This record gives sequence, structure tokens and C-alpha cells, in this order.
Amino acid sequence: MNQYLDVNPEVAQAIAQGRPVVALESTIISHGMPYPQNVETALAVEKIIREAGAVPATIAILGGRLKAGLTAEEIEYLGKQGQKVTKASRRDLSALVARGADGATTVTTTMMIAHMAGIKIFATGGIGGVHRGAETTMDISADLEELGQTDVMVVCAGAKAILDLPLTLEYLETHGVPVLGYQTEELPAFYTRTSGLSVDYRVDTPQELAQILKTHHQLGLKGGILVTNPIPAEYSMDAAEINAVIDQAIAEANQLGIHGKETTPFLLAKVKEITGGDSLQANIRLVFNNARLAAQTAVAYSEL
Ligand code: PSU
Ligand code: MN
Repeated sequence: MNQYLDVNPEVAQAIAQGRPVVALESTIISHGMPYPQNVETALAVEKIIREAGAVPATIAILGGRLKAGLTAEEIEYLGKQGQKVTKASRRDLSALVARGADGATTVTTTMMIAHMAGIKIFATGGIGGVHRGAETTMDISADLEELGQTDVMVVCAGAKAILDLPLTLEYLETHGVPVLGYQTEELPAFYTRTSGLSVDYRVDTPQELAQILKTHHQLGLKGGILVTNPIPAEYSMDAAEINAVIDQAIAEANQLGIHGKETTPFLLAKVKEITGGDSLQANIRLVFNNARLAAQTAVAYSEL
């Protein structure tokens, strides 16, 4: 066990007994949503996972410790701290841990810590990807590299159109990451169920997802599996409307010279501001939907 890792006792016991566990990220809490909706959502997501028969493990860095499984107080603390907490990607880990600092884990670091702890399935909202204009900015999320090398199944609602979705799929293909569509042939685009782009395989049940993950392990393959789960139809947004908002947000980011790790949080906050909260509701609902599917898949995996 990694000397800097603290697995919460309930999570450790479930892992040791082969019971279902689902990892959750914390950047979505600190940087992805405003307080108090972020804390309410994080706690509600944990509840959904429990109701589906799995143990939730929200992941973060607290006081230089890599935490797999947070208390409600720790979730409240991260939510209140918000943007003051460092958004921690792979490149931040050594310095934050050495300094005994806090960090909110992105998809990248949540995958890393989940893997250290022995957790196989992780639910989130959207992953990072290749940004529009990456051919000149080289802004490509570390999430894609991590998916290429760390063996965790990530359940998301696709990726936002703040990214270049065709290039994101190309990158995943190059790194050997299977992109599965849950009950769909099309890559979902976070706020909308469709993108006009195809996933690699359509999968219709949690049992089949679990079987693919099991086979991935038996084959000894490195790298993750990306499950893309469309937002429920009743919460999905109008594509033309949301894409116009995203275009406006990107234009503002470019004007202000936003770059590096600030880009994604800036765009997410801008979209929320312009849509007056509608996008926040959609965001919350799709995270719930992903948590449920991840928990069902973890349960199915434990029964194989
Ligand atoms: N996309 C979203 N919501 C999020 C993020 C991305 O729709 O909350 C967060 C996740 O933590 C993701 C990170 O791992 O942003 C990616 O940041 P970057 O693009 O800087 O790699
Ligand atoms: Mn980036």
C-alpha cells in the first residue's frame, strides 16, 4: 500500500471482501459547481451509490494525504473551500503531498488514487479532452493520457462541446482506450444525448459492462475503459442553444487569454453564468445518472 494513501475503513473493508466500490472525483465539487449545490450533489451522489448496493469513495488530497473515501465533513470542507483548493492533476501530486497541502482531484488523479486503492470503477460528469484550437495551443487534458495508462473504468456523460470532440476520440483511439456507449451508438456530449460521432461499441446492460471490464483485467491490458452514458432525455438541453453559449464562453476565454489549468473551470463557470443555472441542473442530473450506472456495474462485477 502506498505510504501516502489513506483508504477509509468502510472502503478498505469492501475492497478486501470484493464488494462493489465506486470512486468519485473532487474537482467537480471544488471547481465544477458552486457552493452549496456542490456539497449537496456530492452527498446525494454517495447516497445513490449506496442505494444501488455499492460503497462510495470520494477521492481528494487532504493535508498531503491521498484519501480514498471522505467523511461528510471533509466533503463540506472541500465544497466551501471551492476554487481556493488546488485543482490537482498528475503533475501536482508530488509537490502537494510533500507540502502537506490539499488538492481537489481531477479525473486523472482520481483514477490514479482509485487504482492505488484497488478501486476499479469511477463515476464522474465529464472528462477533459482535446481543446478546440489544440493544434496551436497544445491544450490536451491529462485525463486522456491517464485513460491510456491507468486501469480504471470511468463512467461519464461524454465530453462537453467546449472540447474538440472528434480530436478527443482520435486521441483516445491512439492510446487504445475503448469508448463504450451505454444504450447508444453515439458519443453523448454531456448536456446533450448526441454529438453526431460514433462510439466504439454499444453496450446495453451493467452486466455486459462488468464482463468487458473483467475481460480487460484477464487480458492484462493496461489503461482505462471509457463508458459514455447519455444524460436522461428529460434533462437534456437544446443542442443549438448550448453550443451557442459554449462558443460565446470560448470567445471570452480567448479574449481574456485564459490558458492552462484555468481553461476548463473558466469555461464551465461561464456556461453556467450565461445559462442562468439550467446547465447546473443538467450537470447534477447527469452525475446522478452516471453514479447509478457505475454502482450497478460494480455490483455486477462483484457477482462475476
Ligand atoms: N469537465 C466537466 N466538468 C468538470 C471537469 C471537466 O464537464 O468538472 C473537471 C474534471 O475534474 C476533469 C478536469 O478531470 O476538469 C479536466 O481539466 P483539464 O481540462 O484542465 O484537464
Ligand atoms: Mn488543459
